Amino acid sequence: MGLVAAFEWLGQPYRLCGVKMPDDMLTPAYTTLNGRRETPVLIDGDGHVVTETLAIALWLEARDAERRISFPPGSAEADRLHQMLAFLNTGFTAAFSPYWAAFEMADPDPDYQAALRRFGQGAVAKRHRQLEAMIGETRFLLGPRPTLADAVFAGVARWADFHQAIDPAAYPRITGLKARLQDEPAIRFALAVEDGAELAGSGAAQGRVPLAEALALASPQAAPA
Ligand SMILES: N[C@@H](CCC(=O)N[C@@H](CS)C(=O)NCC(=O)O)C(=O)O
Repeated sequence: MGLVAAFEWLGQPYRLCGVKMPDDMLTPAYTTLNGRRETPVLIDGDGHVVTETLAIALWLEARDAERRISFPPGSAEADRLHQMLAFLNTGFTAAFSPYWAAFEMADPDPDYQAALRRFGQGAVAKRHRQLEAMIGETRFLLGPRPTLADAVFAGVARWADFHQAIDPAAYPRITGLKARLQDEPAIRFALAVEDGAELAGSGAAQGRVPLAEALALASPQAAPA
């Protein structure tokens, strides 16, 4: 969802392919896109396949010649963007793992689930405290306009609400940022298309691609393990 918002902010043409989770990802064909059977996956115009949120974010950064969602390569701002992306994609995202493990347990075990949620609550609170201290008074994470960091944050920030993991009042900067992101047309669009809405957006979105067609677009030699 966050990377869709990033494409919207970037304003370059792209198409979207939704996958049914986990069914579509369990097929042998899907492993030609991602051997770990995960989303997101990017297929570029040459059929080159890029997996992992961070790698796709850097792919977008490399094509952001107008610096709409990133900063000049080698600048201190670019370092800060990479730091924020890495923090969000590792520590911040990983903190929710116990909550997801409890939520997705095939054979529910209430005691174990309660322990997982307790562990998750501590981990999520710690990462929220750290993020709250990392962000300043700017409108978005790294300044007055949204960047790739805001896109990645938007994708995972909602998990805290889904799992009722935090008290929003305890993190006023994060809570304010989430509210501002909710007001962003690109975020609204990304949330709507995730729910299957018709595409409109900024005009960058060029329609949907069925999975079979996306699989055919990917060049097998280019697909990573
Ligand atoms: N490290 C990967 C993690 C990707 C990931 O966890 N994707 C989830 C969806 S948000 C997924 O595909 N889960 C499938 C599954 O767990 O079966 C990344 O950053 O792209």
